[in-house]
Amino acid sequence: MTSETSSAADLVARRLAEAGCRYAFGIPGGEVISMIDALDRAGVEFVLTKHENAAGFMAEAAHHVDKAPGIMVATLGPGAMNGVNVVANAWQDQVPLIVLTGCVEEAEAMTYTHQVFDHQQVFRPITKASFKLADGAVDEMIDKAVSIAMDGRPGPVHIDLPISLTRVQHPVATPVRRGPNQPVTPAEGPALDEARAKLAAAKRPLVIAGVDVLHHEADTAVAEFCRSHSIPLITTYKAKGILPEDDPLALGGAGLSPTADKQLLPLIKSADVIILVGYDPIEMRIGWRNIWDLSTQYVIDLMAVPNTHYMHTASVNFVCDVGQGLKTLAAGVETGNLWEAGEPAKARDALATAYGQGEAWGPTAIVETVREKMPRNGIATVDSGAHRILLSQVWHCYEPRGLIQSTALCTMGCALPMAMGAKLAAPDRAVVGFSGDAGLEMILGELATLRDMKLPVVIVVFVDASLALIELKQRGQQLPNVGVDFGETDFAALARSLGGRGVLCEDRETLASALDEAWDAETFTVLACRIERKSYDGRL
Ligand SMILES: Cc1ncc(C[n+]2csc(CCOP(=O)(O)OP(=O)(O)O)c2C)c(N)n1
Repeated sequence: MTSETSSAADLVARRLAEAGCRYAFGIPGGEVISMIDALDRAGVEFVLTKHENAAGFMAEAAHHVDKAPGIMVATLGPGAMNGVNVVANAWQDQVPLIVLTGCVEEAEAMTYTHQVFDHQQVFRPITKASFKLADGAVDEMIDKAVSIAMDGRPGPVHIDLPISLTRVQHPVATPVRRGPNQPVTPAEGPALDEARAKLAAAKRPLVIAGVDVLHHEADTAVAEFCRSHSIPLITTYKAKGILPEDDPLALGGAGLSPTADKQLLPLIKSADVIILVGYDPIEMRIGWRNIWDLSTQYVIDLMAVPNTHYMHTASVNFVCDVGQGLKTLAAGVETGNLWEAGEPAKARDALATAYGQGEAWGPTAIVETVREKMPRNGIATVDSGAHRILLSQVWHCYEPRGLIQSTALCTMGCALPMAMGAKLAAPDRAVVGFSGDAGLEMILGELATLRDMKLPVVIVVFVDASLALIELKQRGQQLPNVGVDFGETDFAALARSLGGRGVLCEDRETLASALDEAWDAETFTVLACRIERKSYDGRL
């Protein structure tokens, strides 16, 4: 130990910088200014946003690019509460988000109530852990927070920072660091022998992969397994791109589209062996509950954490590093001729025309045009709504995390800030955010943040003056049209008034040339793509 001292805020900032964090997002109040000063000095740039919730989504997207935990900063009371939605999202969507909130000291709270209540009570059910900075164990606390956020299934960790404690000086000691966990491989034994034998005898095997493949960086293992055994792959929306989606074995994303389910569920029901790799059904609609029959089908579940969801059960469960698990399962296994009737290719072909692909203009034409104009390694984000379901089916991903979205909480208002966070962390890649008009209107203030960030992010908004997904459901239930339509906003003019560029697009050519100009512009571009109301009928 030396005689040197460091403030608690500095110890927190040092550990976050060490974890690779380069950005923190939020809105300061007097309670967190010491914290953002410490972050700044540690090399973690603070980005001022217009809303704490958007800050959390920017942090999430930066994480998808640089893999470091995201950092959201909010002041006490209203600031902290503005972030509840994104923290719930990080909880359901498994995002390692460090949530730093200012608070008053316990002694102060005995006799002072203005803006004061127990933040931890609010955050506990939607975080993996909630800590209050305590004098004396700061280093342990922040190392624990980072470890918990990144461990196993990642998720949010909340830290309440009492104002004066962040400034208390601590002797600088050797840092307390737990170190990473080593990957767990399934043990050799009868369960593994049986799974290998079933795989070797399979005639119609399928892989279904989900988000834990990303957490375990198992995308290459999955792609190699599928290719070397010629086994087709279905992914959840989050796992899109672990096998480039122009590979004939890639059957695309599944989750929310009944049209896709019409092709994919019969395929799953006709498979004899199903290998689940890091598949968490939290992303799936209810139609995916118990879709196989374990009396006739053999299901191998390679999972990050034990199955407590009961959306499905399996013939054999391995809790492991899912990439190691797949390699271990495949060791020495040869497969024969598979899917001799060619059913996966037929399903793939049917999906390639099921969403109005090739139409002159409409939501599918918009998605296709942007994909054609976007570099292969571009990053897309998408909001919640009808446009998102269609896009998730039509958009091709060529690498993991190429399409970022909220797939478990499915919240609106995430696509714009996610695009901003992604571009900040990946300035050399083209970034486009897709949103419905209602979703964008929920978050418009962040266009001003985007102006200040001076980033050429492209925002594509599907303008139909309708909550299309909800309007569709309403009509589907023969309910009258109530609370789902609204007036049309001139998004192009709005973008210009906020220091960006704006183009109204009503055909493929206008959209294509606007995109050509947008990637390298000095500022952001909003492409307002006007489509007819009810454009998604028969398309989801
Ligand atoms: C924060 C939030 N509020 C409400 C919902 C419910 N919801 C899901 S989709 C949707 C409609 C979104 O409309 P828009 O952004 O215009 O997209 P579209 O459905 O038209 O593509 C609504 C209200 C939600 N998912 N998130």
